[in-house]
Amino acid sequence: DPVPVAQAAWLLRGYLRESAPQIIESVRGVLRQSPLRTMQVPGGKWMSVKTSSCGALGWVSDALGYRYADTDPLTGQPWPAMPTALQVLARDAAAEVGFGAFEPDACLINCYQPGAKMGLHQDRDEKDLSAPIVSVSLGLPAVFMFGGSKRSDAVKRFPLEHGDVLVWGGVSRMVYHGVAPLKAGHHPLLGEWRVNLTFRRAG
Ligand code: MD5
Ligand code: FE
Repeated sequence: DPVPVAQAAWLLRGYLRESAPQIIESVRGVLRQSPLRTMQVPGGKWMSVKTSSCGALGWVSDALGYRYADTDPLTGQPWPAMPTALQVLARDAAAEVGFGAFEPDACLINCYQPGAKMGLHQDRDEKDLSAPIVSVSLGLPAVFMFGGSKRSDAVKRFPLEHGDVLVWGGVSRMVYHGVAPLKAGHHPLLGEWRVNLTFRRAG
């Protein structure tokens, strides 16, 4: 059952414990077409996560800034289509907490190896802020951090494990959040990796 973790945010613990192998196969198919890469952020630093995308729009970053793009800059091709299994997963998870008809056009694939992290940030590049964000965790566990609408607000931490799904809607869409440095470990399906899928309505 969904557990509220913040205002307008819900955690579905173990939501894909059974479907995970099929979801991982779908992700591997995407990554054969648009491989993982590291991205540079404005200011010139490199992210520690490796990323790719599928769907009509992909999230890209370089020294100039962040944006959604309809072409993968690495391949020069459109991003791979979002596999049906991923579309269904995102739509069903959103519906579990009352968001009907969620049709994501972007799925960002963030891959963490031990030591990789994501600093506190807001996601503010999506056009339709009424759509939820669905975030799926696979592989190694991580500590998720979420604060408030100001960077200086207190930060809460909770563990995210293989198969967990978070749905962020309404006001929680704009809170500061991040991922603490991944601890070393081994996962039976994903080895040394944590994979996070973030589904959005970006365009
Ligand atoms: C991750 N990724 O685990 C997270 C999961 C990103 C990112 O943060 O931007 O790629 S997405 C969690 C999320 C998304 C949107 C809003 C909120 C959390 N939130 O309001 O806390 O790789
Ligand atoms: Fe984010």
